[in-house]
Amino acid sequence: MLFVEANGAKIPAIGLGTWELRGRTCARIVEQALRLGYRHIDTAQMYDNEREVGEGLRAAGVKRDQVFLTTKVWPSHFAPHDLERSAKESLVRLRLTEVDLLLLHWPNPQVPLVETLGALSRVRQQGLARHIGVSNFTVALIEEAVAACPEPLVCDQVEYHPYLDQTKVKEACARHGMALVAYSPVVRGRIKSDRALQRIGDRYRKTAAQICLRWLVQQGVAAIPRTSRLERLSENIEIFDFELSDEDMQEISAMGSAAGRLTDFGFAPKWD
Ligand code: 1BO
Repeated sequence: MLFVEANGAKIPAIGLGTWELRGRTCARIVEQALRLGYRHIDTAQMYDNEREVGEGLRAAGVKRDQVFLTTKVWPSHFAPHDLERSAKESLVRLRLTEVDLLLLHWPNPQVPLVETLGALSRVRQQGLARHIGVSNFTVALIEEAVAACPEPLVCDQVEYHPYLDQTKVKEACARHGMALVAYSPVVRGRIKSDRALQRIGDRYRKTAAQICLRWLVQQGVAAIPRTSRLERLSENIEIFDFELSDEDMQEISAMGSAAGRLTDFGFAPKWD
């Protein structure tokens, strides 16, 4: 399993996203993913599945130090005392003593970023998280966060796939030694019927989803595809035995635009 290195963190390049996975399905798919060789599991307080993610981790029997576990604090808990309490509650639900990466899930303009980042950094210093980062931050917010945070942030987790151009966010992350972690990397399953990616895939004997994930990883991006189907779990990690040509990389990169965003809630920042 390839890693993406960022400000001292080694993030496995392919992980399992768990947004909208619940209950037994969530615990079972986390366990199966770990048994198949996944070493990166992504959850969040807001997903309401941290308990089940923890169950899946224990059921798989993989050593704790072999798994990179990410969770996220919801913006309603960004006031400093609240953030620390919220992080501790996540650990109780996961039945862990620390997570590998703790992210601010979405920006919250109601709380000064410098205060939230100070609290996030103190949570890390207390040993509750090995690394800290952000999610759904625009370029302007990345710049503000890097200037305000007392210590390095390791990533910005954002929606990224062939239909959404994220060049500017990727460049901002690179400027600050941060990784871009891509959620919805296979466009919630829609990429599998993409004719251009299927055509490229035929030449490599890979599916359109595998071409898409390989395109992300080959750029140095970490991806967290979500699935509740066992056969897709295997498909999504079988991408380390081939390399896309420069021409294929460029063709896929040219598909992206600003219009391809799937996740755009009313509370989202104005994307730049
Ligand atoms: C509201 C959750 C989006 C993905 O983390």
